[in-house]
Amino acid sequence: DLVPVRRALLSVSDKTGLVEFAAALSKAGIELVSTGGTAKTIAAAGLAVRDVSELTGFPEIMDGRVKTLHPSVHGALLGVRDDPEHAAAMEVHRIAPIDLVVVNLYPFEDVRQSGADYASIVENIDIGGPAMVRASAKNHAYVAVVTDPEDYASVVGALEMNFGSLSFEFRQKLAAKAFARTAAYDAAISGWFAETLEVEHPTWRAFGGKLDSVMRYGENPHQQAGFYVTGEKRPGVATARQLQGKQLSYNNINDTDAAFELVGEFDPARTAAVAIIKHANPCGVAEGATLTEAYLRALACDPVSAFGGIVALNRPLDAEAAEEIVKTFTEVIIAPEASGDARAIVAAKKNLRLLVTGGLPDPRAAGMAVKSVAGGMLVQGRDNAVVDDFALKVVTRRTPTDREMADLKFAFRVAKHVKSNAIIYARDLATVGIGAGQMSRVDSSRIAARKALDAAEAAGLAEPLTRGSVVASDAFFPFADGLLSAIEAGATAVIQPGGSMRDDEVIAAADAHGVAMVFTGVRHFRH
Ligand code: 93A
Repeated sequence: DLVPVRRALLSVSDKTGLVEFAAALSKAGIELVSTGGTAKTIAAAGLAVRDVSELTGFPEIMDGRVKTLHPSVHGALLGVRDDPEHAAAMEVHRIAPIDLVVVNLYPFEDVRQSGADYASIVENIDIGGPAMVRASAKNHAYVAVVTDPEDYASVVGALEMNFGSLSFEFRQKLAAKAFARTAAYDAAISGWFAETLEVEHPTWRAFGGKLDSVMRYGENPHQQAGFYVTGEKRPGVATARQLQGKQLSYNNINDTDAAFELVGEFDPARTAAVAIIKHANPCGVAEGATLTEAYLRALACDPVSAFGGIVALNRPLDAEAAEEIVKTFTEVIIAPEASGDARAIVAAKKNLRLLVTGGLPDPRAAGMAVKSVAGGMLVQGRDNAVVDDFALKVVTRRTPTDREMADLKFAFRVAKHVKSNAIIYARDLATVGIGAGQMSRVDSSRIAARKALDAAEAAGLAEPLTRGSVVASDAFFPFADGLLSAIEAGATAVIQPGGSMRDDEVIAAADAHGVAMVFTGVRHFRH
């Protein structure tokens, strides 16, 4: 399987390492053929090199658009040496075989990034380069193709080891890399077109979903965005029917999902529940005898943040609740259903989107959660743990009262849907203060208490609603400070996973203040 390398064709835009590599090839007795700029660089280093025009008997024309696109080149790359007919054709047309191809492409990606004008970007779409790369990669039974300057050293090493030949395995690996390169190159080109024309980005299809819609933009106006659906039957934002209002934006979809997944935690046969979401975090969640009651109590938690929020309900939207919700500027309402009267009330607000899902998602259902990172993606199971299923353990001298216990479970249910570090104060099955997404737990605790104070002030109450509340923490308190700050705010009972090295310290602090504390043994990080 060893094929001796006698002739090499070099044509590179990125001239990194070129001279050293060409020198090593030359020293190994390999004849060098090259295109304009590449030949110039090699010749300037005092190495013997033939111009490809000599090989083709044809000059480079059209500003170099046609320089290697010639049967003398492609015949040399594609000929099956062991095939008598191929060999005869090479003979007749005086095609000298090429055994090694060294090509890197016009820097389309860099030129596009640099913000060059349209014509320059188009001019940097390499045609002849990929044609040579693909031809020689196809014919890797005889030809080796190098597309990455990083590989020059290993090619020289392999040639030395095999006395001027390269093995099939080596050529095969190079061919695989070559096709990966041309695929990525074409993806960059088609991606640029997609961006220019504002249509589906072809490489996003790799995520396996089906394109539902192209949004005007992503999280920010300079980002392209598409909504892909997986076909999963889970009731939610992807399967919902939009009854009215303009198209959902990227952020709307993200927030609506967070809102509806949260109310999915509340069994509609047991209670009405409403969540109001801003920036993917709840700014108020409450249960109630009716949706209206639940909505008003959720709204009271943080009426300032609720402006422009997303409202999710766990029962069919009724007229009374619709009447209340439309009083505050709201982006989206999502519910399992909506009555005719409720629809009519919402219809008066042209821009308000109303989505019905036909049901609630099962919070215990398994599923997949995907997050992209540079150069890859992280996949994990959906957080389908539900507090009702946990073996809760009272760790303090005082046991929570029934009322406290109900609030503790409520608060932990909400905590699952708040970005970490999450601290939730709750009272009478409504949140009264939510601290989300802080780098330190004690900060989340302070922010939640501070928000409760603001809400009480806005409502003209004498004291903050955290007085006599309970508090939930999505992960353990690493120190007593977070707990002490909650106690200071007026919390009388605490729910948290437990498991800190300093659990004893935290329990002692709770006991010292007559506070009841429950460990869940389960954590609800959410980032
Ligand atoms: O303009 S092309 O699409 N037409 C061609 O025939 C051709 N042959 C090689 N681009 C072509 N190339 C590319 O030129 C190579 O892929 C390489 O990137 C570049 C090297 O040109 P030079 O040797 O003149 O610097």
